[in-house]
Amino acid sequence: MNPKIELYGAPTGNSLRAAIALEEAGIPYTARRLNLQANEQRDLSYLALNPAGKVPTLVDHSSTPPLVINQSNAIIQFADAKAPGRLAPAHRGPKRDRVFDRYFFFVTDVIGPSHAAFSLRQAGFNDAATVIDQRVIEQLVYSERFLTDDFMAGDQFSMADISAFTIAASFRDRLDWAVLSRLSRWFDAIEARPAVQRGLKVFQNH
Ligand SMILES: N[C@@H](CCC(=O)N[C@@H](CS)C(=O)NCC(=O)O)C(=O)O
Repeated sequence: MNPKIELYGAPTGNSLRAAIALEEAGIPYTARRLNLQANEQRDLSYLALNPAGKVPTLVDHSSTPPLVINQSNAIIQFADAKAPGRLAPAHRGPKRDRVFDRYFFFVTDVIGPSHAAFSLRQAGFNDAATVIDQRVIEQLVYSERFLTDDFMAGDQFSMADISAFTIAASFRDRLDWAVLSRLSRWFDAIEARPAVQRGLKVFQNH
């Protein structure tokens, strides 16, 4: 393990996205699990790293002062920069552009709204949350048309698969997999990747 990079997180989609990206990029790191139920994200020592009191947070001690990143999607960009070619084609061009097009589809049109639905449900606005969750499901169903090849953005695994996989996993019990044959095949293939398996386990209770 490389003590220079620490990833604070919990077994939630945002943290898992960051962990899978580091695993797929082959970047060594130490996972630091926070117990959200015990409110460890509100400990003063953690708030010093992430004043919003949210996970994930990456700390790279190889920079002076240490680099602190609080957004899961910024951690994915950090991993892409450190390991060119693992999460997107290394060079600019149509293939890399397509990765970002699909990646941002999942980040802004699917994951973003799912966070809004989660907040609405927590605040007791169940009907509104259900409308947004339904939209999230429709977008996931729509994404099946991206699968003209093995992956969400062509013939190579990319950050688009990471963003798509973590949100599809959160909605796996609400998707009608029987009528989504390409999405279903893709989901199983991504889930079976050794780096994805490692990322999924990193914040589990030990
Ligand atoms: N936009 C942030 C969202 C982070 C976020 O909302 N994290 C949630 C877990 S999924 C959290 O830490 N919640 C704990 C809390 O709000 O107390 C990201 O993508 O990293």
